Amino acid sequence: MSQAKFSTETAGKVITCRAAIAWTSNAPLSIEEVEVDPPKAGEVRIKVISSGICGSDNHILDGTFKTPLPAILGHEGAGIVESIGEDVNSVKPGDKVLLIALPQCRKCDSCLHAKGNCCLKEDIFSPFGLMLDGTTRFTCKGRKVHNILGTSTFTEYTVMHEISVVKIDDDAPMENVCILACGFPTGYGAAVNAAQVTPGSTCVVFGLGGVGSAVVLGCKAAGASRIIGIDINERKFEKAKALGVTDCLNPQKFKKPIQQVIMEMTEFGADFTFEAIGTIDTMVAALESCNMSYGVCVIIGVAPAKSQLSFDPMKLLSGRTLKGSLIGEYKIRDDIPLLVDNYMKKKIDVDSMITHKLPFVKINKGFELLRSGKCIRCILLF
Ligand code: COD
Ligand code: ZN
Ligand code: ZN
Repeated sequence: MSQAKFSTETAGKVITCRAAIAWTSNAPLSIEEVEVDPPKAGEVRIKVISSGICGSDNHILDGTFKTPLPAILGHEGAGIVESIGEDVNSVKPGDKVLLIALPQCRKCDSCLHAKGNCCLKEDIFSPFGLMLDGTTRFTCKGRKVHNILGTSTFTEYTVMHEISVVKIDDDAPMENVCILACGFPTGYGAAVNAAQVTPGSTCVVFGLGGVGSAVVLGCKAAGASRIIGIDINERKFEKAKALGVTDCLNPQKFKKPIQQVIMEMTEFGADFTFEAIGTIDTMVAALESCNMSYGVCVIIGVAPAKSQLSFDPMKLLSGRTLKGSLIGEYKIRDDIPLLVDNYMKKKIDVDSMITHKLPFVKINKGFELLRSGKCIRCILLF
């Protein structure tokens, strides 16, 4: 096994490095020099090697997902542990790790439940942008800078709680493995864990971006025989078909609602539907596209702040299941290392989701690619 190289020279000292700061929403990120404090008890400082740009980062920048600014965004990272604070036992300097927005503390109600993964140690729905002690480890131009969900990967160094850091195999390919920190498990797990897609089934995936593509891979791995992909951007269709989508539909090309089109295509509705866009309309469409009696609809997308989902409750009375899924229901520290192993054994095809790679300093170009719909996943390399 190859041992990652690391230096302990910086341990205990403030590190000055480059980071992309989101000073306000609806503006480009700016690459600045930042000071990154040493990790406190229970914390880990990590040299970031790669980071994906996720749709949720974009939702923060466009103001639909609220988190305090200025902040260092990015929550889909891979890196090497530089130093650890007191009482950190699960990782050591030099370890290869994934940086994940949802912790697994192994002590809270959710973590102790066999099925729960929404750890109570991170308020994922109204993020406060600070470490658990209420402070931040980042300073820029004398100003304190928030983190994002205790992660912050758009920086050369970051500090995270040990409970959000996942040790992975020493031989994991660090350039690509970062998407196993958010986009891939979020989509893949929605299919294999949350919906438990069955062989021979019909699935519908709303949104063929990074997360929707991973849903498609999960449906395919679970043996679905028909996978209908929905997107308003037809440039997504070629890649989606390569991943396993059997029929691609653009809802804007139909005069009737897309749920009606799907009902007609599938006769009685799909077995499983997934919403990976984050709008109320597409959530309702996904629910109404699944079979009224045994269909399962999984909501993955984050809807705009304060929005409400409204639908006729009779849609559920007939037997449909409506559920949500966060990071694909994986308990991150227990389950994600196994996903990494399966990736390394080529049992899951993560690489086909990666369409672009850019040096970290070109981060704004990466966001442009995401917004233009030209990329599935863009990875930043540090
Ligand atoms: N109808 C059909 N397709 C649409 C529509 C619409 N009205 N609007 C947008 N789309 C398409 C876009 O063309 C695009 O292809 C796709 O939807 C969205 O993809 P991306 O690549 O922009 O974004 P993703 O796939 O990286 O992320 C999308 C989510 C909504 C899943 C993501 O933003 C999100 O909300 N994630 C939260 C879920 C979660 O568990 N988060 C944990 C940390 S992220
Ligand atoms: Zn994400
Ligand atoms: Zn917990």
